[in-house]
This record gives sequence, C-alpha cells and structure tokens, in this order.
Amino acid sequence: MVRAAVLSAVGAPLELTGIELPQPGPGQVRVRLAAAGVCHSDLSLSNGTLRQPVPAVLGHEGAGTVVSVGEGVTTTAPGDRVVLNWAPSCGECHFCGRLSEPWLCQHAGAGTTVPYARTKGGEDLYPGLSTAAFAEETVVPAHAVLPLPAGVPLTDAALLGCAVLTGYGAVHHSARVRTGESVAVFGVGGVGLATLQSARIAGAGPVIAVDVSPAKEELARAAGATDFLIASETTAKEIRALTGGFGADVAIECVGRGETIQTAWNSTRRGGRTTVVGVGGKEQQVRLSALEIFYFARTLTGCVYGNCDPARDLPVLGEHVREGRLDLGALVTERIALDGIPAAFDAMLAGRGGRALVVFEN
Ligand code: CXF
Ligand code: ZN
Repeated sequence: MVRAAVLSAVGAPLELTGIELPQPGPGQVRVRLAAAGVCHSDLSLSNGTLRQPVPAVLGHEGAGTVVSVGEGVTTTAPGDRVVLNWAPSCGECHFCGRLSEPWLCQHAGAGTTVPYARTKGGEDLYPGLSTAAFAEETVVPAHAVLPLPAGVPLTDAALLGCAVLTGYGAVHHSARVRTGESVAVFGVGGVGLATLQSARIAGAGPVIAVDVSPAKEELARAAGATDFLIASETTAKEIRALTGGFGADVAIECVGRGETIQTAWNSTRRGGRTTVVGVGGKEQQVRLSALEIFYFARTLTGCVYGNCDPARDLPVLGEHVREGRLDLGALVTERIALDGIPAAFDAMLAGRGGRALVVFEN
C-alpha cells in the first residue's frame, strides 16, 4: 500500500488514503516521489474545469527516484533520479515526427484514461496527466521520466516538470524574448514566477509583473520584476506609460481569463506579441475587432508546456540552476505534506502565494 491523495469524485476534496500500486508492467517504471508541486491545473482537474476520470490521483509536477522498471525498459534503471514529464511524446505522430513539435503530441494524454492502480476497495484508479505524483510512489511510462540534471536538488527539481518548463518555454520558445525587450507578465503564481525569472535570463527590461494581490509584489521583484502593478482597468495604460508610450514588446498571460488575455493584448505595442500560458475554461472569451487586428499588427498565440521538448530543455534549465540564474527555491512559498493539498488549492483560489511543494519523507 502506498499513501496517496485521492480524488474520488469531481468537486470532492482530495482524501489521504492507501492505494494498491502494481509493479511496473512492460515499458513502465515505478518512481518514489521526493516532491510534487501543486499546479493550478490540478485544481482545474479536481473541480471539473478540465476533464478527469475518477477516482484519480492528481499531481504532475514531480521528481523522485526510480525503484523498479518493467520488462523492456532500457532508458532508466533503479536508483536513477528523475523528473516527471506530464506530456510524454510518442516521437512518431504527425506532431512529433513531421513537425518536431512534441509538446503537441497526439498521444501525450493517452495514459490519462487508462487505470494505473486500484483503490483499497479494488476500484480502478486513474493517473492525473499520466503521472499521479500526489502519492508516495507512482507507476508511469518509461518515456515520462527524464534524468535529473546534475547539480539540481531532487526536491526542487519537481518544479522543473511543469511551472519552470512552461514559463521558460513561453519566454524563450513562444514569445522569443530578445535582450532589451519589455515584457509584461500577468499573474504571479508558480508559472508567473518562472516566467519572470526566464525574462530576466533573456535580458529583458523593463519586466512588469501584474497581479490582483499586492502581497505578490515582493515575490515578483525577487523573481526579476522591475515594476509591479495591481491589476485594474488602467493596467494597459500604466504599461504604456512604463514603455515610452508604446506598450510592451511582449505580454505573457499566466492566468487563463478572457479579461486578462484582453488586457495583455491591449498592453502590447503595435507589432507586439502576446503569449497565453494560462489555462481557462471555454466560457472565458476574448473579443477582438477586425480593425484593431489590422491596425495594431499584433500577434496572439497559445502555448502548451511552453512549446518545450522536455528532453532537450531540461538540461538547459539545469545549467541555468547551476550557474545561479534560475532560483527554484524562489518559486516555493510553502512546503507541505500530502494532506496539505486542499489548503494549497484554497490558497490558489484566493490568489495567495507562489508554488506549494509537497515534500515526501523518504
Ligand atoms: C495543463 C494544461 C492543460 C491540460 C492539462 C495540463 N498543463 C499544466 O499544468
Ligand atoms: Zn502544471
């Protein structure tokens, strides 16, 4: 039996309980988690904003140690320290093979609808985003684990698996921020903080953080924001004032709300780029007029997993950590145990804090 935070029904609170985890089958590996970050998508999967079969174990931002491997696994071995990849790509589909865009892999979500374990009562249990990291141990496909980059503490490395790859990729792959460009970041949660640090790495300036909560200012500045604004009706105007009257070269939206996406777009200069990282529900709408699309000649783009290839990008992030440019600890505002996840969800809903990190004792 392994302890896990189980979602028994959509909208129900996670419940700490034992689960029956099988030995890894062919092509699978079993991992003992060292840490798992609590991501906004976990909340969205738990409350029905995103689809999730139940009962389930959520958690997709994890790192740990391989304890055993199934038949045919040659890419990793017991004792290896690994980071989980919640979008394991097949390497062969249209997006992986023809387009070299593995973040859009057609089969990345294949594991989410296949039971991976059982509840104590013998019911099928589904793995949230194929990874099920809110548990002492998990069983995942071998291609959902990546080697821990050298010099990165295993617990902090969990953050690389979602927030940091996403924020880094939004800046470097999607918006392609260049030295000296102005960047506005909307939403200072875990991904927003990783985005701010990545804009700093890119040599951007000014880097303007926007959040509804004044309490986020200190965190934002520590992550590289040169300016901090409380979100309001005048945000776009304030950003224009901070960028010579033009608007920001780049806006990165880390909230997933129609209104915020609209403000991000309005905050950019003519020809500016807006990247949407936030994941919202389908009721979140954006309205753009044909005239403004023409006149401002701006770009609005979505981005999945920061348009990252985790296998290629994780070593790069490791180097940024080793060289002191990326401070993973600065993303974490709370270290909790498995039973602290419901409170972490509440804090997220109230707009409090950066990342909460579940740290396992092992
Ligand atoms: C999410 C994006 C929406 C689908 C589930 C995964 N990414 C990370 O948190
Ligand atoms: Zn996530």
